[in-house]
Amino acid sequence: ESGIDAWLRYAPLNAPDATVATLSAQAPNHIVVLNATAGSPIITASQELQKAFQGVFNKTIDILYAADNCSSVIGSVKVLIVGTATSFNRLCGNNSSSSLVSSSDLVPDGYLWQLPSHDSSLPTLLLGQNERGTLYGTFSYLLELAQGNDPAKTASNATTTNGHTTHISNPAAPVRWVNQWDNLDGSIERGYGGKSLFFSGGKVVTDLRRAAAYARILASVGINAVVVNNVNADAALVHTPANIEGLGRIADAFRPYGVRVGVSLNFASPQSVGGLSTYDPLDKSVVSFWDGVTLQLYERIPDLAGFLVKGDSEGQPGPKKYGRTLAEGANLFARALRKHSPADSPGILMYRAFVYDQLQESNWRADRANAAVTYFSPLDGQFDDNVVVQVKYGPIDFQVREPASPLFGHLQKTNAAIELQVTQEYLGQQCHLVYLPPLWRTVLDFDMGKVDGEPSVVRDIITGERFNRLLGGSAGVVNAGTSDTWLGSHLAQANLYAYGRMAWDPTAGHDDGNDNSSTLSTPRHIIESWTKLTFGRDPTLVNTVADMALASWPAYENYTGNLGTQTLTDILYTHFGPNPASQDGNGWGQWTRADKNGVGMDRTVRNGTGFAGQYVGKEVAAQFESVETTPRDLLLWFHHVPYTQRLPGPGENTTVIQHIYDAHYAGAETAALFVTRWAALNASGLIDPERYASIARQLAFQAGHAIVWRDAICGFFAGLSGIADRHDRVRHHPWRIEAEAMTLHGYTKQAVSPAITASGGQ
Ligand code: BDP
Repeated sequence: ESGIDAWLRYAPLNAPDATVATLSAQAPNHIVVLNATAGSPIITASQELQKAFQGVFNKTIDILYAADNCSSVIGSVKVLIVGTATSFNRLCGNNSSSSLVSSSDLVPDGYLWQLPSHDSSLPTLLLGQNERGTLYGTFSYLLELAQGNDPAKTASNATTTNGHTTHISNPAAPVRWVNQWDNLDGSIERGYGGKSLFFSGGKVVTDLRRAAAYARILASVGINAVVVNNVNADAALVHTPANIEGLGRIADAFRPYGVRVGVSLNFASPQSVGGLSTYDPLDKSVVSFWDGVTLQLYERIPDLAGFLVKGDSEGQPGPKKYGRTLAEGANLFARALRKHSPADSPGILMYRAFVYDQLQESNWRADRANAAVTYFSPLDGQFDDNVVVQVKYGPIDFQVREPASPLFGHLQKTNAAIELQVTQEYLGQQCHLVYLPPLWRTVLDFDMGKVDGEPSVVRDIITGERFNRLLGGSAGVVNAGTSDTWLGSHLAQANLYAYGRMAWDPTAGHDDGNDNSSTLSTPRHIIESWTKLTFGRDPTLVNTVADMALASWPAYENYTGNLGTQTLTDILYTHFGPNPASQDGNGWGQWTRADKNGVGMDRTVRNGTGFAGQYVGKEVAAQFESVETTPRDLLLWFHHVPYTQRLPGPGENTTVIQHIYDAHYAGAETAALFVTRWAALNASGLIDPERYASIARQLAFQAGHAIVWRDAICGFFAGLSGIADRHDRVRHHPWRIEAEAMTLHGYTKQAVSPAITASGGQ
């Protein structure tokens, strides 16, 4: 149990109940593959079926191939058919034992299951709108079986007629991508799971088996493309024939899983490696340079997904240098893609909205949070149809709590995707358990306010539904690496699983207050299903992991940065561990405005940076404008208040400073509980020793680091404000064992930085 199979272990179902017994008895005798060529995702689907029935039910099932018709197999009992709906209707639809399926409700990548009732001799059908859809339908079917669920019962929108149940699932959006920040030298920027799966020493690696295994995991939750190289793109990458060939090999490794390759480009390449004197996006030679690169890529990778560009940000070159707009910059690549990609599936240009200039904006009146709307709002309507603007979920940078980026409300004539971060850059870097879907939900469910009298909820904007856009979706920064755990921690895999689920259905995990409506929409469902697949079905085990996961983001928020301050981490480079003093006066424009009288950044229109006014809905802007109506967990994001300020909202009559102390103690206490809850699983033998030990180590580290966080932040604010903790805890550092109180052999004292992370600075 190294973690390498993630949630695709297909483990035997121990302690079988009646459902499992029936599912096992109903396992097919044959898998029939319709009309598939070698390497097709349909073949992959049939192999996964075989593997899963072997693993879960210990049944060996043969695979039959039906290229012309399926009359020879369809009449025999217990057949499972995989293929596209179109092939099924052509090859099997007129057979006496089956009838045509209606595929008119399917969109590309969507699928249907047709499941016979247990006493029927009809075949089981797993049919996709396209080949990828067939694989997605197969995986989601198998993931139900592997949990011991009857797919016919768990399907959310199933209809039952004539002896079978039909379930249809369509992705909410076409863009369900992963971004890897892999450098060509094999390192991964903000990656915590080892070295790159793709690159080493400036080249694409020879052995791409792990790349293929990654594609398998991604496909199992509906991801359809990976941008394989860092957004801070190495200009040389796409220009050497050897690397284009290498990217082609990655695409070949991905293709059986329906995952396509995308490439990050560097704006200045025409000049830095193309020998031109300019990279002006309107210059003819620059246009033909990118044409040439795009053509070469499509020659080797006919199904290239597209490009990703970070321009004019954090030192990256972009169109502003030539006085061109960001739209002119984006359209340059979009047109090259359109010209060389198949007309029915044009390559997509993902253009990042993460555009800011930290040096220009570092004078104290400016606010980096204002950058995206300032740059992009005036350009709405000027982007080509195959451009998608990729917007980080919040206006700053993957913080533990941010209001949703107001830019979503401004992109009404532009395709938009949300950028989420699975790699826990600011959120404990995989050394802390932080289960992210509850955070993502706050953003996806955020209403930008009324536009033409209608609400504008982020999840409906990114699917294209709200403003009638054809393209849209999600991009998740994952940064998986060569570690057997992929991400550097077993528990962090739940975030990747959830990311796929939520990209497929941005309402997944949304609590509609009605737990009976569908098992898929209860808030705990994603983590519970992940736990069953990853560790096992024992209810104590499932409850423990789910409880810990759901408590983890609030705990991390409590011990790092509560009330809407950002994660009070080291901002200068590591983004790990407490360093609240680095949060002000730095060149990155990530500020908390903590001083001796108060804390928080005034972003009101009346007195502050004006950010609150960027929300398109006037009612939303007005809500954030006043201390009384700003939700408590965003108070310090929008307002600078005295430490003695009473908190707004009902139910808590406490001051801001006391809340800071209390929250940090509460958060660290929750982290300590994770250790004991996890240990109880071992005591009852509910988990394998390898993963038990690895996770126990991680949780023990987290509990200790949470105390370091607690004491550093509380000490910082106690010193700054001069206001004591009402419960007098801060001076005493409870639960902490100081190194200087021990007898040390072989150690010498060192000053630590920042000093507040150790008592006495040592
Ligand atoms: C920041 C990361 C940096 C990335 C940047 C980005 O610290 O490594 O390059 O975001 O998203 O959060 O481009």
